[in-house]
Amino acid sequence: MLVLAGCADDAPLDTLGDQLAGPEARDIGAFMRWLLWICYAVFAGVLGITLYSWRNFRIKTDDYEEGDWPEQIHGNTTAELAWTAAPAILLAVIAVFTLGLHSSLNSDENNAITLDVGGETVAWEPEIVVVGQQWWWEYQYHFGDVELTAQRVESLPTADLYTATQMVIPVGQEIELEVTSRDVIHSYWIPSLNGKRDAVPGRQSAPWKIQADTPGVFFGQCTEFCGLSHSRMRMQVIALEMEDFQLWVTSQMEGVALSAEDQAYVDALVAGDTPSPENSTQRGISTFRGKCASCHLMENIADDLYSEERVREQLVAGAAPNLTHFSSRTTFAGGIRNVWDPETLEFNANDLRIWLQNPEAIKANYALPVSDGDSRMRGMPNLGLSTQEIGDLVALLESTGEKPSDEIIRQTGVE
Ligand code: HEC
Ligand SMILES: [Cu+2]
Repeated sequence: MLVLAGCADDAPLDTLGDQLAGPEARDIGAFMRWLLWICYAVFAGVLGITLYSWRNFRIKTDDYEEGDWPEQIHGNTTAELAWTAAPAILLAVIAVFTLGLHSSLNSDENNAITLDVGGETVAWEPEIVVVGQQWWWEYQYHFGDVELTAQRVESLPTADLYTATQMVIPVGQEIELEVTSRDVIHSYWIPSLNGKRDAVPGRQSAPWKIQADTPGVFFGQCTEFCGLSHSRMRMQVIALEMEDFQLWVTSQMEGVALSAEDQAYVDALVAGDTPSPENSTQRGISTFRGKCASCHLMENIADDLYSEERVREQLVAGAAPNLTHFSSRTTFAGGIRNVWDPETLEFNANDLRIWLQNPEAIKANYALPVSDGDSRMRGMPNLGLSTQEIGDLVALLESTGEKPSDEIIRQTGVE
């Protein structure tokens, strides 16, 4: 039954089937197929010879006596040369094709895309930095002509855009991924779009390609055991038509949009005044600045309070998801919960409340301090929020981004 379960043709992480949706995945799929045929041939050959010998050279007569051996042979140069040379040649041929495929998957040539980034026209050679940490993925978009060769994530220049769990890409375009990690080894894999690439701390992978032929959602899962919540470290790629991608970039480049009164409230807080909050959003803003801004960035709400050093003092990985456009995503907490309900298409306030009440209820062995002498944590701690605070924060988070299309909400829905 276990083996048969692998034959499901609607399994989102299938590597065979018709689900391969980009040239890299198809190249790998085609290569794997003919490699499998060679394996079948070798297997059939070895098994055939074994069966043949077993059938023809076994003792067939009843009057066989002890010591009645057939002629014994020791050493046969021709046979030995043959069974050394044949596998060597076979492996050499496979190696040539493997290296060829590898170099095409790793080439760093791609066409620049013309994008409008904050009012400026930029030729972006599509490159996205993918950063793994326990237990979620961060994506950094650097739109200018920047050199992204730092070995450590912390030494990379500040990106134009940071997002979590869901990588948004334009269709029909080869995107180069720079895969790395902030803590332990993870592995990035979107089976229908490309192969696996390990995310190693202190190292940036060689360029790695991803491309989607059609708009849609493609699922992935961290594929290197990285701690107790490894299975809760998922990710999705969302491929959009070029115009939609441009709209996404434009909205992501902006901070949270607020009404005039709420904006005045934030401005007063930033200026150091202590106005009293007058509605749920304002209470949410005040709680966010007090209890969340030390780890999370939320532009236009609390960017004045955010500093990378401060995050590093509190978290082992030194990073928490950017919450500026939280509600423009469809999954959270490492892709295991829905931000928007795939059936009602409503904001999924329920799961968000559970998360804010006690993140550990959703991710195991979560926010424990590293050791007696080191109080840094691996995940989001239980902050002991009151029901009122949670309600206000949920309202604030719901208002943070452009709601994704119904189509995407339906396709990304997780169980
Ligand atoms: C000590 C640092 C820290 C503090 C303080 C903190 N968080 Fe978090 N938060 C994290 C980390 C780390 C994650 C990543 C969790 C994961 O997916 O494993 C996270 C994840 C989240 C997520 C899910 C985001 C996503 O896209 O997956 C939300 C929502 C969130 N936090 C809200 C809040 C709110 C609201 C507050 C304030 C009440 C807060 N956090 C305070 C560290 C923190
Ligand atoms: Cu992982």
